[in-house]
Amino acid sequence: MEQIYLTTGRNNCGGRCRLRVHMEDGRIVRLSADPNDPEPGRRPCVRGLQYANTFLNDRRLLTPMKRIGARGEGHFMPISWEQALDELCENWVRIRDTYGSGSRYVNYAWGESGVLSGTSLCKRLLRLDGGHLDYYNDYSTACAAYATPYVYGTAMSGSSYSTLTASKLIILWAHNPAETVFDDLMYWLRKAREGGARIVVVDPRRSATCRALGAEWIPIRPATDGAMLDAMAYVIMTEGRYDLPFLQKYCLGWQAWFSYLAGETDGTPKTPAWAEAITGVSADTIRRLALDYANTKPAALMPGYGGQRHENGEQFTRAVCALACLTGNVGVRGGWAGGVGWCQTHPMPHMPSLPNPVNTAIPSFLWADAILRGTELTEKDGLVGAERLDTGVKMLFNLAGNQLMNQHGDLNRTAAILRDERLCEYIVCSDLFMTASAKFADLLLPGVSLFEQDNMTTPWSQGDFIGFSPKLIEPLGESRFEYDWLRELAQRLGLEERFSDGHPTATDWLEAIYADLKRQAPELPTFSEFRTMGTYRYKTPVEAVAFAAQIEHGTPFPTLSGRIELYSPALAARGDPKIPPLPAYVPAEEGYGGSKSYPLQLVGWHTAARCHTVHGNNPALVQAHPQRLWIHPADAAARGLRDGDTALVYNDRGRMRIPVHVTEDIAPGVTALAQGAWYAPDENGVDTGGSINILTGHTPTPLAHGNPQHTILVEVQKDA
Ligand SMILES: Nc1nc2c(c(=O)[nH]1)N[C@H]1C(S)=C(S)[C@@H](COP(=O)(O)OP(=O)(O)OC[C@H]3O[C@@H](n4cnc5c(=O)[nH]c(N)nc54)[C@H](O)[C@@H]3O)O[C@H]1N2
Ligand SMILES: Nc1nc2c(c(=O)[nH]1)N[C@H]1C(S)=C(S)[C@@H](COP(=O)(O)OP(=O)(O)OC[C@H]3O[C@@H](n4cnc5c(=O)[nH]c(N)nc54)[C@H](O)[C@@H]3O)O[C@H]1N2
Ligand SMILES: [Mo]
Repeated sequence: MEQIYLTTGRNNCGGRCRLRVHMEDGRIVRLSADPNDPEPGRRPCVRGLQYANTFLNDRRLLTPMKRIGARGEGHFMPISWEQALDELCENWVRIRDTYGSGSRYVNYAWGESGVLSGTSLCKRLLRLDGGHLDYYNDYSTACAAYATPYVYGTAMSGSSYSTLTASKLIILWAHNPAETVFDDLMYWLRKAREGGARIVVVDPRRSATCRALGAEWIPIRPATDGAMLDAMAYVIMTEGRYDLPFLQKYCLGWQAWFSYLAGETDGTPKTPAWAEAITGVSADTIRRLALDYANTKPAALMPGYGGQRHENGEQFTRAVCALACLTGNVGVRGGWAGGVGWCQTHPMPHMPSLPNPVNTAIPSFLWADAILRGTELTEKDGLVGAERLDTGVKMLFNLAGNQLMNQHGDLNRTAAILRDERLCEYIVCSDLFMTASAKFADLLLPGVSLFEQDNMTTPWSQGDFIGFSPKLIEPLGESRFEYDWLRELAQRLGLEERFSDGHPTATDWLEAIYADLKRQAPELPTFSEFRTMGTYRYKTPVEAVAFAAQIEHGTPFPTLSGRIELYSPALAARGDPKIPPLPAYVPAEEGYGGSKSYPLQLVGWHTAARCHTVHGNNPALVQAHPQRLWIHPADAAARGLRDGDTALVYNDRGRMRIPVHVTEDIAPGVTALAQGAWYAPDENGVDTGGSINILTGHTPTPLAHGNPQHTILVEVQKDA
């Protein structure tokens, strides 16, 4: 007899799909979309529908394991949970007593994006035991989230996607929601298009979104967007098509910006011809798009996160905001303020966090440097809370993340840092699979999938709902949810009572967190009802329009000046030419034309085939979406490459062997490779898996200290 249950996906894949789980005799037999989904815009995609195949198979880790042999070689022996926790406890105490609490670090990891995650729970235990070095910022939006408050005073610069139905022109800039989902954005983009909105995509690749929406494609060289945005502003300024009252009333420093655009400060007017030479976009196209954007009201210039995962990502973010201001598209339904674009319309559940007695934090992208040269890091590296650290990272937790290897920059340098056991002395990983990161564990603990553990979810970025993934089957083998073993570790440390705070199981925590939420939102069903619903949609949808209050009621912006800071006094005070006070284009050092030896730009993207590395070991998805390097026919011909040939892709940092896809869907001089493929080095260290981070670097961006992982130069040659 088939039974059907409802669940909600909770990986970090841009969405939260509601799924029906079909079970027979206690076994999961298949997943399907729910025809009664209250949210038409959230139809599950192939990744969601593949969860059971991806997670429930014989590739799973089934027992705790301890490293044998050198770190990183990937040789392990199975041990009992008893022994695993004894060893973990012993190392915990030893490292704490030798190096201090601040030598412990929990790495960025989002494989488990539910309300309860190993990462947050582990931090809780560390905080009860003296604390840990923390991080701020993330790999997703480092530049955008950091730079947006410099303009608007807050990162909550987003409007609800439903407001796009009022837009007459939508420019998706470095934004590819047909693959990256971004909640129900595609649904509203389709609605907008049906309502007559014109859609344009600015991207080095003709993206899936561009195809799905039948949009005009404007190919651009990666990390040169700032030049095109400058030139668009120049056209709008010189043609007098700007919103002067808006600038006068709300913006600080627009006159200084105008003199920069006119070339009064540096002798270079930011004309479309100037930008054409940099971006590869014709001056005519730039001029036409600028005038369309200025003359069509309201219009949404919507950045994804792809444009800010670059060396000059902060300036990209600020330039998009500046154009929205120039055309008066801020605080208007159907406009778009730009920036990181977060918004929240309803109360959301969260695990209460404890204060961290070690009050120091690094940018998330600098964890490997905090191992290698922890005591050398200063404010210049983005260290906060102390002038110096007393120690480098000595104990590292990587729980539901593939950041140790696959997802961090410069895999060769990272591996060298991790292999040196004198630097970081103990590495704990919990994962479902033997990933590239798991291979670097000293202690490897088997985690559970969404089918094996209750958890609660919030929308990925925005939405009027909360979700639940109920435990439907027993954990595979001896695998355990992080809460369960952390609680036993707490027992060994004499901290169990404070750690669990009266909640023996993770589900007890969820119930308490839910009760708290229900106090703020009495309309919520009971916890036991909610557990079976997959998702609960709030009864009254709320539509957010960013900065409507400031524009309609004259409330000051939450900046120091109370205005939108096109010119930033704070950045002026820094005096760093890489991050000037105006939203001006700053070329990326590893950008277009940056190297004679490596003449091709390489850009990454988030593919529909994976959620980062998740599903990257699912044979069906790997076969359906083979990992290939996109290259333009002209660049391929110059290298004697034909579609399907295997090429060597390389720079000073690493080498990769991979088939090429020769296509006109990529700008000339640019190559592209989807991020997140599984790293698979051969005996010479040449990656054969197509993991882009073998080629990326470790130099952080100038202001956010974020990851510039889309800024890469390479050369490509036919494989001998
Ligand atoms: N399928 C899938 N969806 C996901 C994820 C996933 O792994 N898989 N991950 C989720 C997560 S955690 C995040 S943070 C988001 C990421 O969301 P984004 O960062 O927005 O996604 P990307 O694919 O990196 O970039 C979006 C587009 O920008 C383009 N692009 C890159 N560089 C440039 C540039 O310099 N200029 C211009 N104009 N375009 C550029 C890329 O070609 C791509 O088409 O996606 C989420 N959604
Ligand atoms: N070059 C380049 N690098 C990038 C990016 C890029 O665009 N280009 N994107 C960056 C971005 S935006 C992000 S968010 C990061 C993502 O970085 P990560 O969050 O580290 O990446 P994931 O691949 O999602 O890692 C999730 C891991 O958790 C495991 N897992 C999944 N579910 C569970 C669970 O329930 N329990 C446990 N214990 N484990 C589980 C999976 O097997 C997988 O190994 O990568 C960043 N890295
Ligand atoms: Mo991300």
